[in-house]
Amino acid sequence: MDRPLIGITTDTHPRPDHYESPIAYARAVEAAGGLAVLLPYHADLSLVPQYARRLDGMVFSGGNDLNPQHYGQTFHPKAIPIDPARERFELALLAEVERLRVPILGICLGAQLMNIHRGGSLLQFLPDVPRHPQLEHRKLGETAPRHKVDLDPASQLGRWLNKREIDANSSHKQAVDRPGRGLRIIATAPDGVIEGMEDPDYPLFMAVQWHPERLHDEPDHLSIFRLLVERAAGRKAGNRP
Ligand SMILES: [Mn+2]
Repeated sequence: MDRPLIGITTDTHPRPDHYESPIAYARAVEAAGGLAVLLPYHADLSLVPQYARRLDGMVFSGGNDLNPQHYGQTFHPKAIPIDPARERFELALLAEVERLRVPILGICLGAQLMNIHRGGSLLQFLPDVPRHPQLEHRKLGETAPRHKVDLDPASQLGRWLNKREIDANSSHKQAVDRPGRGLRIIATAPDGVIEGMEDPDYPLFMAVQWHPERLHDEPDHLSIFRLLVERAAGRKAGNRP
């Protein structure tokens, strides 16, 4: 039987005339049993529904900072703005795959995008936000810091992993502030930073702030991709017997 087809968003940072995608995303999808395909975002937006219809699952990947005008702010001085063309394509694609109830995993920027799409807001620069303890969530040296993340045992991820916590890597300066419509917080760092959300009324609309793709040789993190692929396979079997 054919594997479920899992779309992965791309970037053009730092070379504007080349698509870029960290290899780990496609490798993690493949290791989890999916068939990975990278999506070019300099696309005619009228083609977005065709992309969405062909996909069985979707990974919204990491990247730079969304335009904060979505939640009534201007860019923080430390912001690295995302390519506006990427932002436009991803918001259009997200709306369409959501409409078709395609299973979705958002990672880092992907989590922020899913929150903005649902009308939520972001913390633009975590070091500005007083917290106790003040964990470092950014990757400042060669290695990303790791921190514990508490999981909601009633969430899809908590039930799938059958765990109440996971040891996550951390490579972000932004995080969800106010969760958007229908989104529930499912994962939290010890300093209260939101590390994961889901829409419990959707087949899989789940986002994590850490980078499980970079840790897919660890069973817990590979399992996050397995959850996506399992839901995508279920949808594929139901739609196209
Ligand atoms: Mn973190």
